[in-house]
Amino acid sequence: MLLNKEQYNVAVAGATGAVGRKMLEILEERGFPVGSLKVLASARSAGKTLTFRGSPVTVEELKENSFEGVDIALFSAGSDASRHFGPLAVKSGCIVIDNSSAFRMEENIPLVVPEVNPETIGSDPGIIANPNCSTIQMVVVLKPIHDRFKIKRVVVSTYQSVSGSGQKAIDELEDQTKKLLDGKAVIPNVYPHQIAFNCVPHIDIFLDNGYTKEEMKMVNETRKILGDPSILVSPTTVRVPVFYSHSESVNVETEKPMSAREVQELLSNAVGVQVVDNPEDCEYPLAISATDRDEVFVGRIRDDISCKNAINFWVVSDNLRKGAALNAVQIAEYLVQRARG
Ligand code: 25A
Ligand code: L14
Repeated sequence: MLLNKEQYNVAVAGATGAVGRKMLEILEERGFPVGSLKVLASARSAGKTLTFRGSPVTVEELKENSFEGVDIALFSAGSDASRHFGPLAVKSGCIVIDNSSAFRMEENIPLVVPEVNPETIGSDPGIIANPNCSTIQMVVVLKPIHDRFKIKRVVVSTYQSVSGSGQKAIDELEDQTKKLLDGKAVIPNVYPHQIAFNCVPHIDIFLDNGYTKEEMKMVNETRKILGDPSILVSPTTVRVPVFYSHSESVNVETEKPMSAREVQELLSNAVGVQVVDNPEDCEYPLAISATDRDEVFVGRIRDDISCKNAINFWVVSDNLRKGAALNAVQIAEYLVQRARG
């Protein structure tokens, strides 16, 4: 349980990664009450320095005893590291907020988007899971629609940026783009195919049902976060040559009668959402405008001309911020607020 304290001892595991670095940036930017800070990564990065509040912080190797005296640990070091070190951190008295997919679907572990279901965090949570990036930005928009009109079915196609796969993928898109424009050949490394000037309908591994693991995360995590296993989700996840922010085309069918106009109004009052929907002025959400912003942007809200009680919209958000680091820090802020009464 988190105590009521002036300041908290914080650790970031996987601090050198694309998400970990963003966590440090956001803790600083939002003035999170950090007393001491430990930045942890693999042995490869130990001894390197990162910057926090203008001062250098030396990266330490993530080890079993890394969490002594730590109150809150933010993990983004991949599932294997989370599975091994997460429970050890809890044992040493930490609350763990975990970005990996390791614990998300475990029954007794809350899967939290603060705008949607913070009440699922019990009084002594141990590990709290941070959802998948594509799922977070979608459920922030689905929640008010579900509360008002009860969602039956969601059909979603994603257009996911390379930063979701970490810094090495960001470097790969840059490198391939330069080489191809120079007429040189490229050899794919992070992805199974060239990503520059291409779209690849394959994120994470393929499962026996023909869907990818990323797609099934969207199905299962959406139901868990919205607390309704009856919601049907039909996903296709696609990697596109964009550096930051994920875009999604979403079709929603509801039980109760619903119109695009009503949804537009509903969403313009929703927490964490910004409606950008003036097509006549070429205004709609874009990856390049959502990057470095906290909000989930939604536009192109329109009635489905093929189906009753259904709408289409386009939703975009910064996957490293709301999709990962910001959402994790918001969970930590919620815990602090709760501890302080
Ligand atoms: O298993 P999963 O759940 O599917 O997750 C797989 C990967 O997805 C990312 C994350 O990659 C994760 O490893 N990820 C996780 N949650 C995510 C989410 N919600 C998510 N992506 C999107 N949304 P990542 O690249 O962001 O972070 C990897 C970090 O994990 C550290 N690490 C790996 N194994 C570890 C470990 N730490 C401790 N113990 C282990 N066993 C890894 O550390 C990294 O911090 P590292 O030392 O291997 O660092 C890699 C080097 O990469 C360079 N670098 C990274 N980012 C930048 C960078 N350089 C410049 N700028 C950058 N922004 C550095 O040289 C760094 O040292
Ligand atoms: O489960 O874009 O959070 O490759 C980790 C890999 C999110 C997507 C997760 C990617 C995913 C990410």
